[in-house]
Amino acid sequence: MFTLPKLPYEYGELEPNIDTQTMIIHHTKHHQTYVDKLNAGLVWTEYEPYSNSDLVKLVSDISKYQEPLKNLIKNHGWWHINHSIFWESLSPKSQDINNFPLLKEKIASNFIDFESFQKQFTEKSLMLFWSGWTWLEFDRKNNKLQITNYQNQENPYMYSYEPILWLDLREHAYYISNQNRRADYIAKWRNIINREYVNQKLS
Ligand code: MN3
Repeated sequence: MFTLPKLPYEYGELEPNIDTQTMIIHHTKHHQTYVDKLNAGLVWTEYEPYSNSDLVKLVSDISKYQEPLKNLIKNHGWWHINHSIFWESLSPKSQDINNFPLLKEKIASNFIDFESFQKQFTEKSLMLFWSGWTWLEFDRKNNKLQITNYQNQENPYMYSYEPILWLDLREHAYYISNQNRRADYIAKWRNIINREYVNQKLS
């Protein structure tokens, strides 16, 4: 059975950038529900043996499966993965980009410099209509980083890209503190990016 991952920090540690109540609800209600529904569905279907398999592999192989497993994995499996890696990509410790030369160099070679990258990522996030995520994804084959918006649970794994950095833009991720001010949420999120983790993704 899949389980809700424990956060690598306390719920309140991302204050004032993400408030405690948002973290608790997002993790214990929203994310837990994706895990529960994924598990319930896997048991209910004839595909129970897959419940112990690696989830990224399971979702990457989605074309091999048939309904209802396909739809179940697509919805709850991907939501589960997206949130699990999202928690990992955050850190209560402020991290200077200059301490991560690989990340800095890759950003510079794809987006001119770090400031331009931040501006482009923010602009892209503000353009996302309705619900979904903004992703910095790595096209390893062409050694290229690109910023992409995907609707709902879609993510770079579906297109054979590697996720490097990602931002949940559903309103449940920011509404309590920021209401409709998505730009405020994005600005605060920048303060808590786990750059060490992001840097490792590129190696
Ligand atoms: Mn979410």
